[in-house]
Amino acid sequence: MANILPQTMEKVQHAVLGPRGGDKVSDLGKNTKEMTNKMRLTTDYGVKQTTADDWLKAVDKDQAGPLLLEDPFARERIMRFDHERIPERVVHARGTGAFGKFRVFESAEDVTFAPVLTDTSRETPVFVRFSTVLGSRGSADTVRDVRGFATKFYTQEGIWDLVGNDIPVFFIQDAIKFPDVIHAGKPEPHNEVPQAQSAHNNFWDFQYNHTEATHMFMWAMSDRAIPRSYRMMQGFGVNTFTLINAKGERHFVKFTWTPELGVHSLVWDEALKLAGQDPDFHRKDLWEAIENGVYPKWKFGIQVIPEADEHKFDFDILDATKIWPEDLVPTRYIGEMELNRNPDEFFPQTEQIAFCTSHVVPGIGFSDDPLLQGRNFSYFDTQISRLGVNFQELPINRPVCPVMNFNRDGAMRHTITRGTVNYWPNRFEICPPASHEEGGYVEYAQKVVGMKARMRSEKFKEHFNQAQLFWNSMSAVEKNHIINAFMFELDHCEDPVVYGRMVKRLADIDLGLAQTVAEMVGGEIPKEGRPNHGRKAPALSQTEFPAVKPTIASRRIAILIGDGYDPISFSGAYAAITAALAIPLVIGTKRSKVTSSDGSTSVQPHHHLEGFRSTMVDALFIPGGEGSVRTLGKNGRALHWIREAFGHLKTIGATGEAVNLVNTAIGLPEVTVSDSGEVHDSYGVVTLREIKPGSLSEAVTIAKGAKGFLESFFWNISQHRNWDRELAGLHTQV
Ligand code: HDE
Repeated sequence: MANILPQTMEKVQHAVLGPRGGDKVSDLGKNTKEMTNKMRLTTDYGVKQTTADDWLKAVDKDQAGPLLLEDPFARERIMRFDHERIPERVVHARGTGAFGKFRVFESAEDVTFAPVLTDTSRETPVFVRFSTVLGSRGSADTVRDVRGFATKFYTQEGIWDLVGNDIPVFFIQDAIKFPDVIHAGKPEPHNEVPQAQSAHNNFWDFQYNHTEATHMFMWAMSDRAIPRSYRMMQGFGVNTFTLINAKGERHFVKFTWTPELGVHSLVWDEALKLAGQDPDFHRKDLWEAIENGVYPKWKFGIQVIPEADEHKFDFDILDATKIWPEDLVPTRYIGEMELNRNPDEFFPQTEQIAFCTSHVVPGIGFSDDPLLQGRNFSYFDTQISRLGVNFQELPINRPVCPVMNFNRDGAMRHTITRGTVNYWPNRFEICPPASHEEGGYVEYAQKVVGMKARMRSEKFKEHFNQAQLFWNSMSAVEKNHIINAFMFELDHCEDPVVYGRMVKRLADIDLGLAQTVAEMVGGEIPKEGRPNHGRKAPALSQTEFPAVKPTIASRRIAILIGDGYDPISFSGAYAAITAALAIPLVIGTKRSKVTSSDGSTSVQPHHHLEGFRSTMVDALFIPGGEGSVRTLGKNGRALHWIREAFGHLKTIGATGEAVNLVNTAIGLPEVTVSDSGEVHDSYGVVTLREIKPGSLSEAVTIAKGAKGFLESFFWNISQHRNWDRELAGLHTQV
């Protein structure tokens, strides 16, 4: 990875988060050590070691002999190593994270008194961990799965953990079902297959047996489950929380993160290939963007329902399998988060961070959402087995405000609390509870009257309306992708009972969907379906997503060259890509120096064609130059790069002699190319045959209908993918 730089001290300084109290980075400084060449190797107990290479031995005249167990240095090394592993998270084991800051730009004081949501002058440090759900810690990033989006706010009133996903609903309504849904999704018990996949019998058996999962599995089969980047995902708290204002009024609330870069996904074939070609694709992407200073940002939104309106909807607002449609409850954007600092060390920070949904601050509360209440138990409990009872003392988890109480002891306790009493009340009045005025957390005085019963409210029993709403709201390409996802997943189910039932279930959403999938996967083709209400909610579609400012910042653009490349096109494009904050990656026929057509310049490519693949970039540019184009034209891998990038709907740019190369590689009459000095854009293949002086040094504005070559090339990249290519069915023909 050419663009992953080692973290420098300057960068650490640069990223220090705001001067106000609650600066988590300086708090972590107390536990952070810098490794330097001035320091000498020691044991954990501080004694300097003379070697790290040879175990103490009883040597003979040939200097060979058995190891002596008495060697404390060697024993320490081996025994410490033997115990390096801790249990991985039971779900969301694979993840990555970053530090950042959160700020509200509009006070939400009408609904909450929590300063983190009302004080616009405050910057709250955060750590965010993104994750997949089903795979183990070493699994691939780009698998089809829900993504976790968990945020720890280090507020001055204590920790607030907002533990969300990139999909706004969940598979189940009641927490008691969580072990079942996860067991069914994880590798099957007899042979531990498959890894990090929902494409297997048990997962789909569970889905059929739980009609409440229908809405969520539609989302999980959509493009949301194969994001292009963690930076291009929405985040949702999913559960219904509550906010309490200074007047003591309570509102129900759902929390949302919306990315500045828009919501974008990979295409499935690309995701499959990336899982092998670059299993750390999303990890590296986040790291690289932050190292390059292109900090990802999200708007923070709340959907609020006054307590009195709780029962005014045709769904239960405490049911986590339902969204609150925006036309009924609009999202109000009140804040912004930026991630701007990579962790210093993965294990003590990203691995040991421990989120608990039960961690909220005064002004924020829970609801009777039966999924949330179970979560409030589970997270704390799981951290105890994963990290130990003192997990909240770990540097990454400890609050930035004072912590004082009578909790004591347990494995690995390291806070030393002075004093002779460890209980309340005590004769010294040490550490008394706080009043409401002093910031003490006061539970909302909710009236609760009930009989013990294992039941759900009537509205929880309706399971198909919103699954239909989601399907109806998808654009044509998104519908295609969902159909293809079902075709793939159900093809991986060998049991005819499983796929046969599932195609019947699909008829509860849309008969056409069910029939198309049934034909392909081999189930009985349904003749009748549940009537579809026909309603839509445009905000659910990511291709129809509210327009974001067109940008190519942080996009990876490959420049394919061989000896004899045209130096003018090459350097013009390289400079413009860099200026637009995108990442130019020079891909050569070899990684040793490649020389330009006039011999004036040479460049050492970042990678060669075999080592790096088209899947790892967002777009492709091929400059002219007779020699370069001739070599590329004879190279099967180069042709594959062009064809694959076309198939994955990526923007392709070519100038000079490379126009013919692209034309030949794609070989479709529908895709036409430039035949003169005019810029030509056909299905996102942007070509310019004759380069005139200045053609590639124009000031680039990324706007629709722009005339210049780079303008047109960049505009196409900013649109993420060329959907017209897919709608015309061209992408599968190369
Ligand atoms: Fe989780 N979930 N979950 N979950 N979840 C965990 O806690 C659980 C649910 C989510 O980056 C575990 O620390 C139950 C919904 C994320 O460290 C565990 C139920 C949502 C993460 C747990 C749910 C999530 C977890 C495992 C149903 C979206 C990773 C390790 C009642 C809002 C956090 C851990 C990280 C992790 C339990 C459902 C999101 C076992 C019982 C709904 C992002 O406690």
